[in-house]
Amino acid sequence: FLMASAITFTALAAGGPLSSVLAQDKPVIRMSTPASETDQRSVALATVFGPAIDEFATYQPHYNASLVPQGSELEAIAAGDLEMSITSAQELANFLPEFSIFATGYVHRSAQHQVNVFNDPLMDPLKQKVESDLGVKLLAVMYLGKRHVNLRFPRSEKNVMTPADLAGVNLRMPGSDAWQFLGRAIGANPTPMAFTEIYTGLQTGSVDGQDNPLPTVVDAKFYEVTKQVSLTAHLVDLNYIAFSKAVWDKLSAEQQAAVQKAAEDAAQSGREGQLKKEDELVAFLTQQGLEVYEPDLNAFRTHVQAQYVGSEFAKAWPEGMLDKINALAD
Ligand code: KDO
Repeated sequence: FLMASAITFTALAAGGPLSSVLAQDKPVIRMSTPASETDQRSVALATVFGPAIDEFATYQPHYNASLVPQGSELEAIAAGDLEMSITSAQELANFLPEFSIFATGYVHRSAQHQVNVFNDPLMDPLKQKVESDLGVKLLAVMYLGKRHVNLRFPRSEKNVMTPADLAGVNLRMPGSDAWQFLGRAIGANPTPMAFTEIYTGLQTGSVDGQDNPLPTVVDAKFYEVTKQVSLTAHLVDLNYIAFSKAVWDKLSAEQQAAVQKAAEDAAQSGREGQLKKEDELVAFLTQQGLEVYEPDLNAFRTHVQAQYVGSEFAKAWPEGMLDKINALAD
């Protein structure tokens, strides 16, 4: 039920003869992400989401930003060139500034808090806007983890206890306003760079560090080219499972319910996997010779929150939304 051209393109790209193009009755759901195949979100989607929709659709993941560059996935879905991605609040904020509230340091408190926020009626108008403005349905929230500061310097050279200690540190952050603002808010000098460039950037010293959750530090092997992690937890980060509304609208009600459930089940499975890894990986990183330590979290939280008060971002937040988020349970 995809546009004929999309089916033809997919089948021909896979080298299928014309007969298989004509025989193809299942839509192909191309999912693009900068994440690797072994990332917990990728694993959860491949092992839980894909099989659950297999009767009526073919899940086709593309990893390491090999199909669509990081940050262009929403435009690709809107243009009909992609069916699915795991998008960030920062990317959504490029189109709908309200989403910057979820890209703000120290707002989400835990994986469960993210779920409670996503399922709360406060999200309904935002989800609706994403559908009408971008043609994208946000199906579920995936847990990426607590982002920490991961640097090339040993702790003896740079001891990151407060935001002032990050002054002048060239910290790679993804390339969008909301990310760069967060980088400045924690006291660093943020440098935009695509996820797939980070390892080389750290290796060559074109950046001093990067921020990501511990499972990413390990999965992408950043620990090979860094010496320390200051556990700033400045963002309890997430991705939304984003699905093409054009494709959704062509599914039967039963199929839509199956896609919705598959997304929620995959998110749950990915969340469990990621939380377990976060717990285990301090020990692994320490074994690899990194210094992993807790900074003055109060100093970071206070400083970061003060940067957002009165900012352009905060002006876009719907009245009372921050209080509602804060009032939801963990
Ligand atoms: C990153 O570029 O640092 C980031 O963690 C941002 C996230 O929004 C997400 O896109 C993630 O990369 C990729 O999925 C790779 O893990």
